[in-house]
Amino acid sequence: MSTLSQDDLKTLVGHAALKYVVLGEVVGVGTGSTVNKFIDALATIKEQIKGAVSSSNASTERLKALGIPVFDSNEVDELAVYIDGADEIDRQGFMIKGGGAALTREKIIASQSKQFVCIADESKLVTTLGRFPLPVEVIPMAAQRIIRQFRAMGGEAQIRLRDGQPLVTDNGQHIVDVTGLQITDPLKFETQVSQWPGVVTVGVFAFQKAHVCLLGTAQGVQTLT
Ligand code: ABF
Repeated sequence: MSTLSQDDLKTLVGHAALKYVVLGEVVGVGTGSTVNKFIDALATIKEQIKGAVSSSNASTERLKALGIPVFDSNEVDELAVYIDGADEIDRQGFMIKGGGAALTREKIIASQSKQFVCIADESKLVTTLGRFPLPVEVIPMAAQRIIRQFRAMGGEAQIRLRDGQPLVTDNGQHIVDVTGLQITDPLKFETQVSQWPGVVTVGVFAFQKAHVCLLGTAQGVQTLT
């Protein structure tokens, strides 16, 4: 039997997420390569939905190119469902997100959605969050102080670069990536770091955790709730 590639697993879960879409409504759409598979699948039923609220310029471009209307988050009230990927997810649905630098808008749309469905290949499932470098969106003038604060808690942090310059997010801010952390209490960690002056969004999604995780595995899609 041929083994499934990571890309195959992303396609599997991207399509499987369609069954959580509420027809006739606006869908919350995340960011990343797995979500791109979902967007491609969503296009096959675009006549049956009103449109999407998007978490990044990249997802917006893909949605529009496929003829799916994109609404501003302020144009809609609560969304029935938000579909998004993750960099790490544990069995409680707590996640590390932000590898795609879209964590702020992702957390905003997740907060206005009734159900968060995470789609991920099996490599993302972990016991304890922290092996993946934790993304934190920061106001640039606060970056070095925040880096010192993470060092004081045993982490190592650096500003994310793109082409040798600090990456600038869709919101015009910078990203700090933190290694060396073991996040054993995601709710406490998210509460603590979110209060540091200059932190826009910390990439721990504990208060906005996933209600359902569709995990792409060699045996097919595993549904974790
Ligand atoms: C996005 O999904 C980001 O928060 C996260 O970094 C990304 C994972 O990307 P991929 O699906 O390409 O692994 O929501």
